[in-house]
Amino acid sequence: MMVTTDRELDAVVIGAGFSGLYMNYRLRDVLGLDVVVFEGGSDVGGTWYWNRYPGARCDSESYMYCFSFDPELMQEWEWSGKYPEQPEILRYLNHVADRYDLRRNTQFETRVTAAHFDETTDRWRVETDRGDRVSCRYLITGIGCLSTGQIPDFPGRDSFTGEAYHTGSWPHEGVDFTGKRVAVIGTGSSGIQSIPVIARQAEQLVVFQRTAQYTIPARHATVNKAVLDKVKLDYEAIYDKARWSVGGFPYDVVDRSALSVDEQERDAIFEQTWQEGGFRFVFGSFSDLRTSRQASETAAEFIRNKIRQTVKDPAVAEKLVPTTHPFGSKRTLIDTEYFETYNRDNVTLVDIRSAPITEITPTGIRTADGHYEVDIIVYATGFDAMTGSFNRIDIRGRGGEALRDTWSAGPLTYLGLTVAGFPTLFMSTGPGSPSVLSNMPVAIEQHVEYVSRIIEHLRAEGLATIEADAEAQAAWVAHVNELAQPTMFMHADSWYLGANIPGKPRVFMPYCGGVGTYRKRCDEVAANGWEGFTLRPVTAAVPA
Ligand code: NA7
Repeated sequence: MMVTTDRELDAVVIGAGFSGLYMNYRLRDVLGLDVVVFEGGSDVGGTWYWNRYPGARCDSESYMYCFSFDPELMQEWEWSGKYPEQPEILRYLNHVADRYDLRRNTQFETRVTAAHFDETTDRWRVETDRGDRVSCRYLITGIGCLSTGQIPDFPGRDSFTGEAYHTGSWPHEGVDFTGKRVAVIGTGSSGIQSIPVIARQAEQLVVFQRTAQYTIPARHATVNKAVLDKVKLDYEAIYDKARWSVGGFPYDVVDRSALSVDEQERDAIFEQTWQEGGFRFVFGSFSDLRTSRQASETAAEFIRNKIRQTVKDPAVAEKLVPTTHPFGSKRTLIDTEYFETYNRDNVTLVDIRSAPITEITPTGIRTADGHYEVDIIVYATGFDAMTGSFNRIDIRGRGGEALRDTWSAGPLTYLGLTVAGFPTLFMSTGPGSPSVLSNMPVAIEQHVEYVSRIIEHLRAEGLATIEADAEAQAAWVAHVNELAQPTMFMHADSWYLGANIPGKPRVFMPYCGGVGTYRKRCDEVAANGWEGFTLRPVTAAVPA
């Protein structure tokens, strides 16, 4: 579909991942608006369209990693594994796109380059890299929290004559590692998922690790259909529990301090949840692993011992043992045979904290300790998280103010959804909302439904704009910041804090109060007459 220039739309949605697909359905099919979606990829999927690296998989259990807005959709889809793998999630999102005919008004291979608010018409003027020029009353971003990849600016980076890939924009045809010497730089989620898979195929694998990680076995398995059928009988209650939870999962959360039990009992509880696998180690063990340094240290020590038991070479094990940050301060990682991979003869671990990478050469990677000749470099080096994708677009609000200037000292939002000075711009899972600290589909559905509720209200009341008040925004930013202060999150150089991007302001970006508390706050805001927002009527000269 091509958009003709000068179209006057009700809404433009940027992105066709989980957020954009559902936003399109809500606005187009439920509210009956004239909507266009712009998407950079050649098809739907967002994160799951781009991140096709080997081993890419979601850390949420599959039955919880989908939409809940349509009971029929929930009943008809069958997941095959405990954790959904990237191809399966992409198939699911394609199914959603087919089922609701969502491609019809989506223009692919098109990136929005600019969106300027026109104060004379109360409309957004949107431009794309394909030359489209449209206007809309409502502008909604579904551009993802982790979609602007970052490859560190190592000296000589572009001189490398072999193949080089970033995990977040992986070739669709895949990469054949057979017989190749491969380097992986980075040991975040993408690194720890891809390293075991690449190791099984490559001739040699060299892993360049800056920070050793705490990672928990996923215990991935095929799912028993009987288990899923049972879940389906109770789907609504399960999802409702997730909506009002902390992390967007339906798990029973224990209210027990790691310091309230003796060492033997603590280890037994850790062991049980470790065997269950995945996030149950965090939610099902103790409630203070992210808030008490001492409690966090007990989990850290448990994992350190697991690493020492798993990795046969004691020197390699010590390099893999995390010591520079507390457990729970970076994204909790879930793996499949990650530490076991270092027992393979074809895998070498290079500690680049003690001997950093000094340059990329035409034939490999040089560190302070030596030169590693490789055929392929995999950059598993992460993303300019949460704000990077906004900064790529020239978004201008009232008075021509650029969003990237408004956010120059860190993102300012009200509810992680709107920005003062940028009327009727809505950000699905924006900075200052639970987003990346939760099971994303749960957070996304709440945002999409809330935005659609706002738009419905504006139209019913003949209102043109809704805009966050600067005071409400300042209070929200302070609240988000305050919530993070007593947590472990403040004690690591993580992408939550922007610390992975040189020069990025060190500000904790997501809301860590939990999806349930956040949902309650949003509902209160609505019930209190859209508290913290100013709603303005349509001027006589401007049709609604
Ligand atoms: P992450 O989690 O940001 O991991 C990136 C990794 O790359 C991490 O190990 C970094 O080390 C490393 N890195 C980043 N920059 C450098 C430089 N300059 N030199 C050496 N090493 C570097 O990204 P992922 O893609 O793995 O995961 C992103 C999220 O996607 C994940 O959390 C899930 O939510 C899904 P560091 O730890 O910063 O020392």
